[in-house]
Amino acid sequence: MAGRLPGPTIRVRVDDTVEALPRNREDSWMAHNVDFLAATGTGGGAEATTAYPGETKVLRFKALNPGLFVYHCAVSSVALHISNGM
Ligand SMILES: [Cu+2]
Repeated sequence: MAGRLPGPTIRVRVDDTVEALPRNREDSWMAHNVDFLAATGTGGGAEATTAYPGETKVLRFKALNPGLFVYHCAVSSVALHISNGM
């Protein structure tokens, strides 16, 4: 996803298993993560995907609900991260 603003549209179908591998670049200044509003659970996977500079995390979830959902970085300050395209 690096280098794209906004990030790509991810199209899945109900009952698909989504696997995300967010990677935080080594030259990053801070941790980043992904809050998939489509994922049920605390923070939509934000805690599980919190990656410090140089780390890559893995999150798998099953798409249970039809709809249109956004995803964004949920590291504090969330507004700062979202306004910078995350
Ligand atoms: Cu971020």
